[in-house]
Amino acid sequence: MLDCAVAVIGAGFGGIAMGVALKRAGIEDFLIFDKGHEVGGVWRENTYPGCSCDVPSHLYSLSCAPYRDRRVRYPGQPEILAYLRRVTDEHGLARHLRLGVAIAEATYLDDTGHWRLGTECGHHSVAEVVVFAVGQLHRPNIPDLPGGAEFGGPAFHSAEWDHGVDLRDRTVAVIGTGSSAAQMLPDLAATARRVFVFQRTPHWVLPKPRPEFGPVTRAALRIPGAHRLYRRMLYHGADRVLAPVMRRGWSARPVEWAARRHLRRHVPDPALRAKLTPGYPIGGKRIVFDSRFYTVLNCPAVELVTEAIERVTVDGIQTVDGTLRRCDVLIYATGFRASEFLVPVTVRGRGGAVLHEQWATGASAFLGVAVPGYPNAFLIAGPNTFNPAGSNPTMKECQVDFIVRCLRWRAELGAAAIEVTAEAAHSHQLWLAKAMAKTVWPAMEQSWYKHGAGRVTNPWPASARAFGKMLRRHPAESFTVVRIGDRGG
Ligand code: N01
Repeated sequence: MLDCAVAVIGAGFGGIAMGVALKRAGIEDFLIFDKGHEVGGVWRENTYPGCSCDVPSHLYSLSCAPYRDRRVRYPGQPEILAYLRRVTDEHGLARHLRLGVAIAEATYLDDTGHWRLGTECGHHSVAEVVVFAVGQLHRPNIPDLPGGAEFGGPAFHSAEWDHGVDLRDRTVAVIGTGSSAAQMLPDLAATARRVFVFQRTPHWVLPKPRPEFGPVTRAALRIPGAHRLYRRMLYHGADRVLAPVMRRGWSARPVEWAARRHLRRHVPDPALRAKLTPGYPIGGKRIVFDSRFYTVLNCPAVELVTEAIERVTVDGIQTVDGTLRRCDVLIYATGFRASEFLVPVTVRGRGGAVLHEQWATGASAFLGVAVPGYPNAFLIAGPNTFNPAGSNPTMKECQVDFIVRCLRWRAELGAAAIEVTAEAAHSHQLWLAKAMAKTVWPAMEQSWYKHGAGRVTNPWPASARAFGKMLRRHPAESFTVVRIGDRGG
């Protein structure tokens, strides 16, 4: 028996945007499942001190619920979570939510064209369509460092912050220097007695404007239509200025120059500056947008450690030069297992094909949203849809619009199931490979943009505008109707 027409898995930005779009399309028969006990996705999970967004919220928000604050440009995590709660309430999504339900398996039923979703406890729900909106940056990456389990004090990942641990007057070791580390360091430096920051590779850092708007912008934002105009300016600005940074060649030079200047201005010590200067082209990894990271490293209580970690001991971290830095608390700001898409859900498509076996050397999907052999299944924030230069909620809205058009088309045809064709998926992969070859990412040694097997699986290699344009196509151009009972792969 069917439990709902559409099952959405994940209640973060993607799942919420999907819910709003379904309602707007007149589709009320849907459920949104989430393992957490409330909405918010990464903005529910990441509560580390200083957590905020490095993309202005006028852009980092849903167009169905525009952000209209005249005071703050970059709200913190609590405000973003409050925004998502508000969108959920205002759009009547609460009754569609099934929280505290961790979907562990999703199986396409060849005989009906439906999807069966199961939890680890053995509960099942059946839906006509499934939309996976589980995000890319939700599985903490905790490196398997020698001796890691021996550490005697509290140790936790940035996305699993232990608020029960008092950092006052403690020595704290932070492993990693990405965006999460950069955001938490000023707070840690102000609270802890001592902070050791273990850097494996320096990141490119660009300054982030002040979180609050100045008086002129505040006044300008009173003008009718100004918020919308500002959002458009940010959207096109990110596309024109930051999106070219990913390309090989000279286009990134002005941005790289700006990053070097920022480093020179804030780190007077040439030895420290050398340690912080990346040896790869800007854009190779996601740029850290933060104005306080460099300044904080100048504090006497903060030490940047660039020697490689040899092992974790019961009371600290030992580096390869033999130095042991004793610490009371260990924080892993070591990012996420981003290239493991949809894990830990086991997804079985037509004829019982296992999606993760197909994805063994890296995930791929047609425009990030659909995979041949998996009828009536869609992805939000799927492979190669991460926008490193702009707003990911905006990218997700493009995917959501396309999915709704697919659902409408399916209804118009009266089809039980539709599926992206292998030809459409293949030609998209050819296009993607060509576009990817023009970027700096394939040559990067280590980055969460890449699968272990070497393929770049996460970022989108063109502008956000190009993504939106490609998803405005009619579903009939790339999808086909699936005969119920067809088990062929
Ligand atoms: O993680 P990261 P993050 N030994 O992967 C190091 C988004 N985000 O949580 O560069 C030693 O960037 C690793 O070193 P290396 C944003 O998209 C958004 O900071 O691999 N070090 C690196 O320094 C971002 O890109 C916001 O050599 C190890 C760090 O850990 C993404 O989330 C805010 C190691 C991981 O950096 C992830 O950011 C925060 C090891 N074994 C995050 N393994 C916004 O404001 C890893 N590292 C929107």
